[in-house]
Amino acid sequence: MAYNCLEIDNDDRVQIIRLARPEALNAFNKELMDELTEALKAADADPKVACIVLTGSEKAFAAGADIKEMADKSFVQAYTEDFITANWEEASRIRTPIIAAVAGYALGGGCEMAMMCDFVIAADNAKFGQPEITIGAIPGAGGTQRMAKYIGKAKAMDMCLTGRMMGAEEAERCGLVARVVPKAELMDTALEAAKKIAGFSRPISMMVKECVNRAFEVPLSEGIRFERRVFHSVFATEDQKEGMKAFVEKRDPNFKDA
Ligand code: CO8
Repeated sequence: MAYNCLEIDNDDRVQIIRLARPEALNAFNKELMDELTEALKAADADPKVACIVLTGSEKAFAAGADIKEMADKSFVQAYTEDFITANWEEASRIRTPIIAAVAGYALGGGCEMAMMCDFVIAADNAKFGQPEITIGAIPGAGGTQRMAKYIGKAKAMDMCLTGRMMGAEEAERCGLVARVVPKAELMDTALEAAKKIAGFSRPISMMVKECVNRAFEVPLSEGIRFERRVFHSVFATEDQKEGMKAFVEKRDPNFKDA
């Protein structure tokens, strides 16, 4: 499928999805959101894709929801369309691991989209924020919830109530991002991590993702029970047999996604 606001590339088992609406710093309008949902679902359904890298430009991952597009919406429109959540939640339903490679601005919906990915690798020029309060709104795609869970109440309140931006170093310090690298190395680092993941068994990496995400949904005892049941189920896969056999035989495993 041809996209107007996305560039898609494939490197081995890694699908690279680049937000490409430079005239608006990749702000999410309906067209971009519809295309992104479509591209993520297509990658997720493709058995040849074992990891996704979502990225933007050097200046902006995404500067949020498109303010010009939503400025005149009425409450009834927003409510009846279930504005935003309807297809925004799709991104968090993708089962293939997704790395967000973030350079420049990740603000509002851009920060929320980065938090919906499985982990963030940030360039040293990245800036994260939930500035909705500065335009008379609040985060609407999980920002208050995910940020509070991921970096704690103090930082989440600070970010959402003041609308300030947080640089990459602070974001790494507080656990919002996994790694910070020089801007020029962002894509190489993200691709290296993605290829590492894609080199493992696809069903097993999906299980890992599902288990880690479970930690945010249920109490610890239930999460541990869930993890143990999934752990038991790996013994039903050929890839577990191959992985452990390869270790014993001191060779590299040859996973088959089976
Ligand atoms: N929406 C629409 N257009 C935007 C947006 C945006 N969020 N951000 C930037 N643009 C446009 C600008 O209007 C400008 O267009 P034009 O040249 O036609 O005037 C162009 O992008 C370049 O922007 P600037 O000239 O402002 O660039 P600067 O380098 O001076 O500033 C900033 C960059 C600081 C990022 C600045 O553009 C800015 O503050 N942007 C808005 C950030 C913001 O408030 N984001 C939150 C939006 S609300 C939101 O995300 C709610 C989330 C709800 C869930 C998700 C729903 C999809």
